[in-house]
Amino acid sequence: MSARALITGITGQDGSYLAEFLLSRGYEVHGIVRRVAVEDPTRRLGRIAHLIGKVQLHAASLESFPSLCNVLRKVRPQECYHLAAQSFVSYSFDDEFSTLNTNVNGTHYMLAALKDEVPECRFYFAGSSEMFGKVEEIPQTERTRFHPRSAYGISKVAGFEITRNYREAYGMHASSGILFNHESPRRGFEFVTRKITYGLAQIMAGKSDQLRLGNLQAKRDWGHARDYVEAMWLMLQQDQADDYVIATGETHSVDEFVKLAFGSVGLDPNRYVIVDEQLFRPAEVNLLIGDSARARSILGWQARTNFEELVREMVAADCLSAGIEYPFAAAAHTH
Ligand code: NAP
Ligand code: F7E
Repeated sequence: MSARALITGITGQDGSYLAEFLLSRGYEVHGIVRRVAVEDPTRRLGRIAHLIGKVQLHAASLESFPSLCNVLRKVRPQECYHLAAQSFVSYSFDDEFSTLNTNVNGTHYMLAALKDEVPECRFYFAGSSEMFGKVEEIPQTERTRFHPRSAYGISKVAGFEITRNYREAYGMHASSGILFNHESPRRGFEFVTRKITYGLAQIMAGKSDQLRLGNLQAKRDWGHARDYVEAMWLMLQQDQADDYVIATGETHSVDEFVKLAFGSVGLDPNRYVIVDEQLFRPAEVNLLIGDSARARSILGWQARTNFEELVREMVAADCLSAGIEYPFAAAAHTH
């Protein structure tokens, strides 16, 4: 009999890659989605359109404990990956309340529902490098003290602590991944990497002549989402639940991403990129770089996609969607 996994946030970037990965390993995959997604699948299930019929979707709300209990009672998963969250840091400055409600209470409800309905189910919590915030050491490890700089970061610290407490107090197999930024052609359009590659493709297609960005000096440790979902799965295959930093160990500035993306199609970013102070954050996380030595030695995990491959894959995908062949003869381009 195949193992059953339940994913919250299955419609997101990571959820879609994780669902593919689990299906490829023979899992029966279930996902929790919002009711509106079931009513409007064309718009809301885009990232998993190719998986419809292969995954089983259940409408429930992260704000409703009974609705989560109902799904758990029906599915009885062996593994639960809790990925659903308000994940856009910038937005968390505009609306701290909904970010904290969704991310903190959503995690608490999921764990409490699991404890009541299927306490033996293994649980994964999507922690984040944003928990390190104003970093207290470089690189950051599982032992680095948290210093979050946004409601989003705070919500993830709270989720992390709730997860740890369910592990220690109730003996549940509950683990947190402290994942550094991971991107892909399925990244949401508002995140800086996708904003750059999509914006670039629009420029290439002649539909736009500028790209407005915020802090180009911010540095991130960027990996590929496809690699990172494997780490989530590996955590739940361990005898002991624990917390792991998942990162590439390399850091690059937004500026470097811009230069590599524009350079890959032969364009000079200085002609298109405008720095807009309105897009700076009230509190910035300036330098993130993770040390995933523990994940390497215990989980046998390491990032497979390097920075340049990631940038090229994202640029190529957005160019393709805009009807532009990539790579093309840079010298022949007349922009
Ligand atoms: P994403 O693409 O933004 O996906 C977020 C998912 O959460 C979507 O399926 C979304 O559903 C769901 N969701 C959001 N608000 C919800 C609500 N109120 N009720 C129910 N579902 C809700 O995020 P991602 O990049 O895949 O990230 C997955 C998880 O990892 C998140 O928890 C994120 O915070 C965390 N994380 C991400 C990164 C990264 O670099 N990507 C790094 C560290 C941690 P809809 O489609 O219905 O909106
Ligand atoms: O910003 C700078 C911005 O929004 C990256 C989420 O997945 O990773 C993600 O959070 C950096 C920041 O991602 C623009 O100031 C400059 O320093 O792509 P981002 P994020 O905030 O790092 C963590 C690990 C998560 O957990 C989150 O869920 O880029 N930046 N100019 C910009 N950022 C955006 N969005 N837009 C700009 O125009």
